[in-house]
Amino acid sequence: MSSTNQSPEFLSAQKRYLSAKNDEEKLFALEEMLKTMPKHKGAEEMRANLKTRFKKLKLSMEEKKKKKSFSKEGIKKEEMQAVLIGLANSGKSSILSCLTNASSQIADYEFTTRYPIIGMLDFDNTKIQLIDLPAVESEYFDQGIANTADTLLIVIENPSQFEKIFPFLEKTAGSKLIILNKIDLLEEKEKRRMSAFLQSKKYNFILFSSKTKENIHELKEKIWKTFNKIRIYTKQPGKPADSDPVILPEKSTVKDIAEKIFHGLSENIKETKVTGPSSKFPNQKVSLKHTLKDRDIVEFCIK
Ligand SMILES: Nc1nc2c(ncn2[C@@H]2O[C@H](COP(=O)(O)OP(=O)(O)O)[C@@H](O)[C@H]2O)c(=O)[nH]1
Ligand SMILES: [Mg+2]
Repeated sequence: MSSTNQSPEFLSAQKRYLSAKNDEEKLFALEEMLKTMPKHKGAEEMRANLKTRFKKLKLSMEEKKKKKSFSKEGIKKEEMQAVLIGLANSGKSSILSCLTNASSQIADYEFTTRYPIIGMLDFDNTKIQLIDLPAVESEYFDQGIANTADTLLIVIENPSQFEKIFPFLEKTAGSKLIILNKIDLLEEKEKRRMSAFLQSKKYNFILFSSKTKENIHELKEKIWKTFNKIRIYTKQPGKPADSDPVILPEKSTVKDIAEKIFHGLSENIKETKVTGPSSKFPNQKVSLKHTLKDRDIVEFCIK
């Protein structure tokens, strides 16, 4: 950049641009340079050049900001979190749209998902956080989120893809469910062959199509089961049971749920009645040690 015929304001802005320590300083200096540069025709090329530089920098700053806000720190982990993991084009984003109200970009070309996209899967009034991760082969794939997720939903179009995903599962701690997607494109014979293979490996899997949505209820049920939780409906005497369940780990007791909802005041309970899979008959009186099962209704009488 020639420094002849430039105003002192421009030269000082240029100096600040060249010594800028970060993007913000750079952007600010570039803006100053554009404002203070000569207006005459001979400087047109230089103006265009500075403008391009300004735009590029601004764009890259926005991208960085976006990436940061979607990074692991930016995602508040809910009680039940599942991530969709797989190769590009296997249908992860389509599955997210099928199961939640979130929409992720769906496209025929590779690597469309550049940031984790979050959706909520509502299963019988329980909320499951679903995250659509960029494909494993993409530079935007986030191993950290995969490692800490409670559940990994491994999306494949055929069993041979599993091998390519396997290395990314090494440090993961969550339960695994394989979703064999796009079964609308398969012949019955192929479906049977693939099922038999996955079965022989003792994998937890399901056949699915995000296009026809066949098996969608089974898929939701299977996802819920990976968390090893139970839904307990609480009830006040004389009133219907609450429609929002309390979520607890499997094998929780009456004491566990009492502690959770009464914040440690379980000694105030006079009597507990249970109706459901863990009771021998409706309204069975049970002690605090009674072990609950999924879908039990629990009624507390307080002293
Ligand atoms: N036939 C069929 N196509 C699907 C199915 N699921 C996704 N697709 C298509 O596969 C392509 C990639 O899907 P996308 O959800 O973007 O995959 P992602 O890269 O894993 O997120 C798109 O053209 C989708 O329409 C399915 O179940 N059946
Ligand atoms: Mg995608």
